[in-house]
Amino acid sequence: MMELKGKKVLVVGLGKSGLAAALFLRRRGALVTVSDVRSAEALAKDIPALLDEGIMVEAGGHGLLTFRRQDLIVVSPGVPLNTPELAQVRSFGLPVIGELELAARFIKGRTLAITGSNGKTTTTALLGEILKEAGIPTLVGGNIGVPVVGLIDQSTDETWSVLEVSSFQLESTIQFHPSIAVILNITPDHLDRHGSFENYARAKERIFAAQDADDFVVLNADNMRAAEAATRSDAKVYWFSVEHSVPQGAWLEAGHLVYRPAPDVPAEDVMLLSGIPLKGTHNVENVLAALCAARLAGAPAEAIRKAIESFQAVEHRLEFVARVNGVEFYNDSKATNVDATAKAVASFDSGIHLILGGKDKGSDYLQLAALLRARVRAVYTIGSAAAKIESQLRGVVTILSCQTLDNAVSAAASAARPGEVVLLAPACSSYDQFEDYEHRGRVFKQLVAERRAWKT
Ligand code: UMA
Repeated sequence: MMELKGKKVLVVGLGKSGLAAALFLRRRGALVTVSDVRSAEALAKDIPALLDEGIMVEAGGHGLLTFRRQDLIVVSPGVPLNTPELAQVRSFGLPVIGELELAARFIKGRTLAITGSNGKTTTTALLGEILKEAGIPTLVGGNIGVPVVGLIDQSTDETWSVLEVSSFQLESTIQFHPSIAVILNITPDHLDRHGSFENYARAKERIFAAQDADDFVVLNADNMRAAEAATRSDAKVYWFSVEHSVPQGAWLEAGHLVYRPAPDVPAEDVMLLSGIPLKGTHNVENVLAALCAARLAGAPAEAIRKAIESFQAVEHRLEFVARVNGVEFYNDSKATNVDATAKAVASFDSGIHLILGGKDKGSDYLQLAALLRARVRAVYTIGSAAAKIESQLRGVVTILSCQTLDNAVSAAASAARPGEVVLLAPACSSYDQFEDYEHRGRVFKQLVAERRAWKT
């Protein structure tokens, strides 16, 4: 375990992760400074509590001198490692680690980590429920919204920490060592940050970089890039598939979810496909991945079946909002990339009114063309990505330029006929018009609630 007492530590970024990391470091005796590009006014709600704890705050920008006088730098996931001040101090050999890596050095017990371009949050939440149902002491955190450093004090040698981990968090890991690592899928996302799909995929593969032959990695046999990662893992490889059987792992067979613990033993019938209370094939993949990881962590099949059958969709993930005049409204604000939007659209047969747009991440929206032609009646664009989306999808589908979510909900609700669906699955991040995807989802739900109120 690393010694923090008396060490000068800089925390870069004062969001959820930075705040939790700064308080943790201070309580372990470090001399902590926090640096954020936001102004002191914007950070006003957190500064007094930090000063009370004896933590120094640099607001309104990162000062190179502040960075240079440290023994260690802890970086928030949203801060790119090529930020000039960070790049400079790294070139001098100053250690720079992320909040996840810091937590990994202190957290007790075992870790089950889940990454992937899509489905991470649902799978993490479901695994948390399954392990609790099985009576295993469980903590849930990570990219799902609970910084991992915040779990350290509650962890014991018996705990399983179920952690959603993103490419941003994995990029700066060194000793992070999950006993079970899950890669749900790897499809293009965050190309603006990682520079290329391959860099992004390699960041995801860091989830198993510190694993050895006593550990497990669970991979999606149906996703080419995730499956290929097996060749670089030292851990025991387990698979899941909705398309075919696998040597060891979980798959879908004749309407049943089955699991085989080893190649030479018969498969166990865990539950019926119809027992999954979530929409879409992508959710069957998430459930199979959770089932496999939970069996590896020692959960009995019965606890797994019970937890899956009573699981409810996580907020903002293909969440049913309301039926107004026969039109169903779904909130998939977490669909922040093209693949997630494709999965949301594929969950409905036809008659979809799709709200697309927000902040572009260097995505190719033309990949949606075939699905849009087959299932979507109209696209309603919002946010700064609208012009790019419109130019790429012109001629593919009817497009209405709406600018705001408010306009888009009104236009879609007016056009939709009973039996059709209004779907917010925007394929973009939210930061141009909202605080985050959760804020965008809440605003959508509020707009739908207002429409419902008018009708009654
Ligand atoms: N900042 C700087 N300098 C910079 C960039 C940002 O000072 O160069 C500051 C910002 O002004 C802000 C702070 O950094 O004050 C934000 O830090 P952050 O973006 O790391 O946000 P946190 O609140 O710490 O949230 C992070 C994750 N955010 C990101 O990865 C962008 C949250 O995931 C996660 O839930 C949380 O830690 C707890 O672990 C969100 C996310 O969008 C949901 N994740 C991406 C995704 O799922 O696609 C990866």
